[in-house]
Amino acid sequence: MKKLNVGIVGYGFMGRAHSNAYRKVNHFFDLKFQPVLKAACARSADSAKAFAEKWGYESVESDWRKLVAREDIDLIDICTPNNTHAEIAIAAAKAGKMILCEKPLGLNAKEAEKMVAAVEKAKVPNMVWYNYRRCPAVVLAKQLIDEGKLGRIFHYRAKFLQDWTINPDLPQGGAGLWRLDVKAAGSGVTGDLLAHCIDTAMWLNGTIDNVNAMTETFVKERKHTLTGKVEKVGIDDACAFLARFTNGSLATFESTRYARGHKALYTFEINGEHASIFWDLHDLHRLQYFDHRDEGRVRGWRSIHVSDGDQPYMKNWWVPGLQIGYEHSFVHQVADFLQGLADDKPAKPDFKDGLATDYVTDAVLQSAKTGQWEKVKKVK
Ligand code: SOE
Repeated sequence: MKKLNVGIVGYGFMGRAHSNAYRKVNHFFDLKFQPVLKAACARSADSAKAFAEKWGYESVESDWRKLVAREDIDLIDICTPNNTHAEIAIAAAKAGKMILCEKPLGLNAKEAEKMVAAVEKAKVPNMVWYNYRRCPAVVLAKQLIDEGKLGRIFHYRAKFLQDWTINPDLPQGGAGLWRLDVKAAGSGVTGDLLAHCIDTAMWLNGTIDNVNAMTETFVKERKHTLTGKVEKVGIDDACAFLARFTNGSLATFESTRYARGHKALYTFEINGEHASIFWDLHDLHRLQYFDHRDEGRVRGWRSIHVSDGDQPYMKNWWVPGLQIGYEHSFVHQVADFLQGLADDKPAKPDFKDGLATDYVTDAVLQSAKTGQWEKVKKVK
């Protein structure tokens, strides 16, 4: 097995999810490459050290520029707040490193365009961590659609609902709460949550042509953790938009952090001429499927427990009937990335796909401002 030295920047929730995936992947997948946890980087040397000790990274850096300059690093994994993605990724590309970047790719499409140009110029392998594409049930949905089981698609309906920012006393900014700070996050639920829905949607149902959106910021001011002052909130707390796909189907997307009772309820439903599909992140190992061609007497929604060896990724795990969960989507993403390297068939979503999603989120935010339908730019 060829060793691939990973340098990770950031140690939050995603730093843990990715590190766990690097550690597990070779135990469950037969691959030609093996990730080695070479260095962990964070601005605070103490935090980097504690993280490195916990996850088994061999060394520590407190300046990402030093990490990127290191000869012994093959791959830079970016798990930092959104406003740092572009600078780190562009420097990493210039240094000839492979790059795995957390979503959304850039703060906006303008940044993402520069990131795409940098990886294309340097010809370095690259990928964006839209992990939900790697849930076995979602891959099964993709297979059924690609096989034509649904026929012509009429509707796509996606939601991503949370409730963790309802408290007006919750501050914005700083570790854990940078998602509420527009300077660090770029946007609110649109870039954080709807970006997932859009990535999955375009993977399953093709490109989006036009969008019409509304957004709202329910809590207008919050104390900023870093300045200690009460500051205007610049992110969208909620967003709903209509979309027209290039294939003629109509869509609705909704996301909020104000849906009391919902923690990470990502759902999508697709209605086709012959069949429909429904998926729910809270029950992620199941795919709901309705096929109108079934015999009438027994026709109904099937709840497919996606855990059998002939279902996506499942032969690599336990025995039929025993399900897997959230963390495995990251393991699958690393496995596919490494397989792509071995086969010289780059895994997706790559930076270009990340840019395509940023074009949609930019159009959504623009439409929320203008109140008009906005055309979505397409990746060349
Ligand atoms: C926000 O709460 C968040 O952690 C997102 O940033 C992730 O991308 C999403 O998968 C779960 O929710």
